[in-house]
Formats: sequence, C-alpha cells, structure tokens
Amino acid sequence: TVKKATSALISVFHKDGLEPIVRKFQELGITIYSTGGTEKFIKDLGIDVVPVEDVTSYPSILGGRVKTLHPKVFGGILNRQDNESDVAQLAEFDIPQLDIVIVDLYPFEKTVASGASEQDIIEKIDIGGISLIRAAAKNFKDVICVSSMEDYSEFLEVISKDNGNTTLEDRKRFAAKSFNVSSHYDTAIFNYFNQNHDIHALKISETTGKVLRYGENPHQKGFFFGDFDAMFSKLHGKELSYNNLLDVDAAVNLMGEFKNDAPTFAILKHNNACGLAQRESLHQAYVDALAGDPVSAFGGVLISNKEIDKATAQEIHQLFCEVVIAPGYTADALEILKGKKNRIILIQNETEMPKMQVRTCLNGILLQDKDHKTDAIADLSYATDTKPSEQELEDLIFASKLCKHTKSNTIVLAKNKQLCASGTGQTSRVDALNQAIHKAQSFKFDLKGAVMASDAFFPFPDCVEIADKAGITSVIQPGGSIKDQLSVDYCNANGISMVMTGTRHFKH
Ligand code: 93A
Repeated sequence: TVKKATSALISVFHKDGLEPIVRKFQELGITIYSTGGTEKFIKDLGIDVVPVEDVTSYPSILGGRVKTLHPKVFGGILNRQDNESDVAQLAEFDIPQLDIVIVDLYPFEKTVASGASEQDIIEKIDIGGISLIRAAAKNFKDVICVSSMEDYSEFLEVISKDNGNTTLEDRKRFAAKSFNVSSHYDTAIFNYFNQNHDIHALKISETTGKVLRYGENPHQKGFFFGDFDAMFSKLHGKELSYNNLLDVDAAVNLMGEFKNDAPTFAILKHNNACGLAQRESLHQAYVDALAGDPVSAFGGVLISNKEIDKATAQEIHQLFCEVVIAPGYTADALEILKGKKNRIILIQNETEMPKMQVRTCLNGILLQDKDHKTDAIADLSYATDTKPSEQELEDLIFASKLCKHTKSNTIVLAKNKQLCASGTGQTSRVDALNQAIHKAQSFKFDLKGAVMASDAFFPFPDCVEIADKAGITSVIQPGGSIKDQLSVDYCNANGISMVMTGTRHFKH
C-alpha cells in the first residue's frame, strides 16, 4: 500500500506556499505538470515543469474555462494501477500516470463576499479544479490529493518522510480532507444560487432527514435527523410528530436523573414536567405524579424508570396521553396500553445520549456541552443555622434535579418526593415562584414542610419571603448572588434551612 510518487499535477490559484513543495519535488525527481499561471510560477523558480497542454495537445480554451478537462489528464488520475486493462489503456493512449494532485480552487466565496458582479462570480466557479480534486480523492488508492493551502506543511512532511513514498492511510486522510473541501465549495455555490429561493429544507429532507407530518405547527415543514430506532423500540401507535419528539427528548433527559432510583414516574407537557413522583411502587409513583397536575397531564408524555406493570397500565389507560416511555412492559400491561389506537408506546433502549447540544443562532449554530452536572447531597454547602432534615435533603435534591430540566426561570416546589408544582419559563424568578404556589394551592397541596428549588441564585430576598409565607421550610439554590446574605439572613430569622449547590442550571 506504500506508493512511490514520480509525477504531480499542480494547478493552484494562489501560488503562495508552493515553492518549498516544488523544490522538494525537484529534489525527489518528481515530474511536475502544470497549468498556465502555475506553470509560469514554477518555471520562474528555475524548476522544470511540463505544461499540461503538452499532455492534452490542446491549448487552454474559452478564456481558461477548459484547461485540464481532458481524458489524458483525468485518465492519468483515475486509472487503477492494479487493473491490467487500465494500465494497458494508459500505454495505448499515451497517458502519463499522475501520483500527486495539488489544487487551490478559484476563490468563489471571497469573490461573492467582495460584492463582485454576477458575471465575475460565475467565472469563479471552478470546474476543472474541483473535478481534479474529486478524481484524485476518489482514486486515493493510487493518488494523493492536496486540496487546500492549509495542508501544504502536512503534505511536505508526508512526502519527505520516506523519499516520496506515501502510505494508503496518508492518501485516504487527504482524500477525506478533499471531499470536505469539495462539499464546502459546492455548498457555498448552492447558497449563492439559493439566495432568492427556499430550496434548502426540501433538499435536506430528500437526502438524509425523516420527513415529519409538519413542524411545530401545521404550516411549518419539519424533519428529523437522527436514528430514533437506535434509542427506542416502538411497540404501538401513530407516527411521532415534531412536538412528540421534543417531549420524548425532554422526558428521557429528565428520567436520566432518576435512572437507578426507586420507581419514578414523570408526566411532561411542552417539554416541562407537570407531574413527577418517586414511590415504592410504580403504580403509586404514577398516581402521585398525575396528582401533581391532572389538568396539564391530558395529552402528555409519560415516562417511567421501571418496567410498567398491569396495575400501572390500568391507571394510565384512564388518561388521554400521547406517548408512554419505559424500559419495558409486562405482557398484560402492554395489552392494556394498546387499547388506544394512536397511543405511542416506546421501549427506551440502553443507549447513550449525545454529549453535545446544537441549536440555530442568528445565521449560524450554537454548540455546547449538555448540562451533565447532577446535584448530589455530598456537594451541598449549608448556608443557614437550621439544617434540612434527612427527608428535606432528599426532597431538595429531587426538586433540584427537576429544576435542571425545566425551562428557566423556574422554581420547583416538592414534598415527599412528589412535585407539588413548578413555575416554568417565567421572565422573573418571583413570577415563577408565585405561579408555582398558585398552582400547588389550586391542586390542594399543603405546602407546609415543602421544599423549594431554584435553577439560579436569588438576586433579592423576596423569593424566600414569599416561600416562607406559603409554608416552605427548606430551600436549594446555586448561590453566588452578591446579596446571598440577605436571603440567608431571612431564612435564619425564620427557621428555614438553605443549601447551596454552587451549580446554576439555566435551560433556555
Ligand atoms: O476554469 S476551470 O474550471 N477549467 C479548468 O479546466 C481548470 N483546471 C484547473 N479552472 C480550472 N483550474 C483551476 O485553475 C484550478 O483549480 C486553479 O484554481 C486554477 C489555476 O490556474 P493557473 O495555473 O492558470 O493559474
């Protein structure tokens, strides 16, 4: 798989950085073929170079639009050296073998960015160069392709390390770089042509995406890119919609926090939990999750961390819900759940979730690590004289884990491992708290002895004051406000315990 390079075709727009390469070729006795401007540059360095016209017996025509587009050039690149008939044809048609191809494409993007005329831009669509790159990269078994000035120094190392010999691994790596260059180049051309059209989404869907019935709303197109079947086995129900997929994602991320815990059940609506409970039995966990907000649960997405049994299934069957997710189902439970035609029933397989998160932003994308930090009792610092009881401590962690998966600003109120209510996606923390208290009270929760979790610090002591008046006795928050002490002072004066996690969990 090691190949000795004896010839190279060089056709570059920018001549910078080429000199050390052609000097190395001279030293190694590599024959250089080249196009007009590049040939002149090399000749001026005093290095032997064969004009590509000598190979093709054709001049560069149409003002340079056709200079390398010729069977003798592409035959020299695309022939398979281990194929007898290819080798025979090279001899028959007097085609020189080409082992190295170096191309620097016409600067299409720069020309567009400079505000040039359409005519100038069109002339900068490289046809011959991109074809040389694609041909050389395709035939990486025999040819090494250098498609960017950025790769010159790496290429020099490769070609110098063993007297012009290249390994298959080298050639394949450069082929990958080349297809990166060619695909980027064609995408730039497409974007230029697509300025006044909207061809994008359509094209994407036809190639790799799964076409959804529609996007977030019926007038929006929607697609999913991913391997849903690797993560889930779908046992029953209709096609998942765009919103279903988002809810399933939120549900799986939330339940990931309780994976190895006692039976836990969550009900989600619009990506936020409206019910969450952890109990000794899954059935009770479901009943108590539903009690969190039986109104919102209508049409929700349900997820459990344990196999769903018959008793739980019978209970779930009373509810209209879109999706049920669990690590498994007993046969009788599945039979019951299948009783509604459209209900989507999923088994969540043991797979890793991606570690990164992507979203569009302005004319680009934002990429970030997912929020992997899970709050744990060991990481807490105790801010107040009063310390939380053991039950409160567990509730604090339970509530804080839920906070992390709820839209900011959020306040979560919980008691005895049950979500009482949360305020979600509010523009102020006080609003989030008031919403949570109002909701909890409307569903007849006794907040006496409940705990409060906040996704970010309290800038003022107003939240602990309101929480105190509602009966809350323990608080968990990241801490870090310059006015932390005011909240701590209030808690100390009123017998409330407060712990700090040191970790903010914004979710926008
Ligand atoms: O106009 S082209 O698309 N037609 C061709 O046949 C062709 N072959 C190489 N442009 C072509 N090239 C490009 O010419 C190369 O990609 C490179 O950017 C440039 C080098 O031309 P010169 O050596 O004459 O400066």
